[in-house]
Amino acid sequence: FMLEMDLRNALSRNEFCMYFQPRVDVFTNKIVGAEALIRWNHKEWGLVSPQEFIPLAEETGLIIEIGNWVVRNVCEQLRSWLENRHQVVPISINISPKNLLKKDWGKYVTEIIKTNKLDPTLLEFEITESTLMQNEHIVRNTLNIIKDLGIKLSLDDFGTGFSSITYLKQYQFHTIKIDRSFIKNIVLDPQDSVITNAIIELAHGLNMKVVAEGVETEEQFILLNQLKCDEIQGFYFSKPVCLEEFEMLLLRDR
Ligand code: G
Ligand code: G
Ligand code: MN
Ligand code: NA
Repeated sequence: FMLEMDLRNALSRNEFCMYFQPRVDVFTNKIVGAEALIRWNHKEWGLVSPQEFIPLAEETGLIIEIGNWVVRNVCEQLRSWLENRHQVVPISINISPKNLLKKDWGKYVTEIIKTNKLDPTLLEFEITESTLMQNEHIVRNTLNIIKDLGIKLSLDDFGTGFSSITYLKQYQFHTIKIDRSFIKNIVLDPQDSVITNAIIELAHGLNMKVVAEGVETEEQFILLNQLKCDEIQGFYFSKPVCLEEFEMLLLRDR
C-alpha cells in the first residue's frame, strides 16, 4: 500500500527518469537504436526497478499516466537532441496494453509527434504477444493509427508467449525481438540455436529485422552474427544507462 501511494505521487514529484539500452548492428558494430526503460528514483529506497512497480502500475491503472509520461519524455528528448544537433538514433518504448485500450490514445500520440515536430520513424513501439492475444478491436485500431503515422512496431519477448504466426501476418511488425531466454544458452544448447535460426529466417522471409535480447558474451555475439541476426541488445555491449552515459556512447560511436 505504501508502494501504491508513493507510485501515485511519483509523477507529480518528478521521480521517474528514462534509461537507455543501445541496440547494436551486428555487422557494423554501430549503435543503431536504443530501448528506453523507465526508472523510479524513490526518495528513501533509491532506484526502484520497473519489475517491482510496472505490475502494480498495470493493476492500478496508473500505467496509463506513466505510459503517457514515457512517450512524452522520449519525444521531448528526441526533439532536444535534434535541436542541439546531437547524434540521434531511433528509440523504442515498451507499450502497455492498457494504453492501447484507450480509445483516443492514437490521437494522444499523434499530437505529441506533431508538437515535437518528429520524424515518426525515430520511434518504435514494443508490443508483447499477450497484448495482441486480448484481440480487442480498440487495440487493433490504435495500432493501425500508430502504424499509419509511421511509427515502427516491434514484437517484444518473442518466443515466450504463444508465438502465434497469425500475429506476424495480421500486423506488419518492423522488428522481432527474440526473448533473452533463447539467447542465454544459445552457444551450448543446440535446441536454442536451431530455434533462433528459424525465427531469424522466418522474420527475414517476412521482411522484418531481428534483435537478439540479453546478449552477454562474445561467443553469443559471434554465433548471432553467423545466424545473420541484425541487431543485438544486452550486457555484452552495454547495460541500460542513464541519459548522460547514453549520450556519451552515441558521441563515442560516430
Ligand atoms: O529495465 P529492466 O530494467 O529491468 O525492465 C524490466 C521490465 O520492465 C521489462 O520487462 C520492461 O519491458 C519493463 N519496462 C521497463 N520500462 C518500461 C516502460 O517504460 N513501460 C512499460 N510498460 N514497461 C517497461
Ligand atoms: O522485457 P524487456 O525485454 O522489455 O526488458 C528488458 C530487460 O532486460 C530489462 O530489465 C533489462 O535490464 C534486462 N536486460 C538487458 N540486457 C540484459 C542482459 O544482457 N542480460 C540479462 N540477464 N538481462 C538484460
Ligand atoms: Mn522491451
Ligand atoms: Na523484451
